[in-house]
Amino acid sequence: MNISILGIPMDLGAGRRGVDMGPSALRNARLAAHLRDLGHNVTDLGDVAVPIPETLDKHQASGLVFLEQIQQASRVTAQRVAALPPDVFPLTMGGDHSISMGTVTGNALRGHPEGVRTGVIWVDAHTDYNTPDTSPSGNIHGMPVAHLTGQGDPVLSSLGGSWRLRPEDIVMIGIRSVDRMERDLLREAGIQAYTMKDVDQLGMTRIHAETMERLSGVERLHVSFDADALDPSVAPGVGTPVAGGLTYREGHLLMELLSESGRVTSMDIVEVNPILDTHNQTAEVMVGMAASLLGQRIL
Ligand code: DIR
Ligand code: MN
Ligand code: MN
Ligand code: MN
Repeated sequence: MNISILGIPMDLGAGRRGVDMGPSALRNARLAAHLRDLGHNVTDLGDVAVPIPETLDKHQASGLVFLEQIQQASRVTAQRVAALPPDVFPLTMGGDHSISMGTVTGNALRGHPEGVRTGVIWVDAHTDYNTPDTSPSGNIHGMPVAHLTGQGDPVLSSLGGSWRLRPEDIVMIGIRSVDRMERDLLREAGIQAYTMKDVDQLGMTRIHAETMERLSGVERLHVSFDADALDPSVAPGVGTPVAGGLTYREGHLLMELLSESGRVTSMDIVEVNPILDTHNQTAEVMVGMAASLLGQRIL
């Protein structure tokens, strides 16, 4: 397979510094070499330009933190991804999770200016479904799913023109931290969210099967993997760790089953924070997750 790696060193959407170094940490963990070992043709496209927060004025007229810069970086990200040929597998690296507004939109628009029906598997401790009105923090990394479905800031919610991600085409896995109003919105929208209780109770095999059934009608399938979905003992280098996450094997099993399905067409790796990590453990674990999604087998 042809894989294109693209970094978005963005930490303007998060509350803490450091995730802008995620792409470097993942390259240092030999992401491209691992994927080449699996037989893929890998091209590293470098990074999208994102401004450094220390050079900016934090709060703008809208009250959302770094809104204008995130709008601009999201537009560029969506354009860069949309320009890739439909037969390429884009592997996009954050950065905080606000990058996924651009990556998911760009993937939906590849080869189709109007956008095609795209399913999203959101692997995360958080649902990232706040709107500017419900967000307790004002941090845009807590809002990408709401924007992808057409809510919130008018620029961020229309990056793909009239294309929208449909709530029924979203499945979240690993959830264990949801804000109060965010939870109400999520329920209203009918988004399928598998909490850690569901992971414990049903197991990853059944969750994977139900996910594939639910997303059987989509043309493209994007996996957005927030490193904080994993338990902090496995992935300590994240800005907002939450206890009780996916084990190392639960993460790999999900990626292995998705790989076997042959249906995934793009992936994000987000929220790797080398400043908060022990050595480069979290980037190394996430390279392993990407490898499993892209064909690594135990035997
Ligand atoms: C929280 C935290 N729900 C917020 N979100 C995080 O700020 O909206 N997302 N950490 O990754
Ligand atoms: Mn997230
Ligand atoms: Mn998260
Ligand atoms: Mn986040």
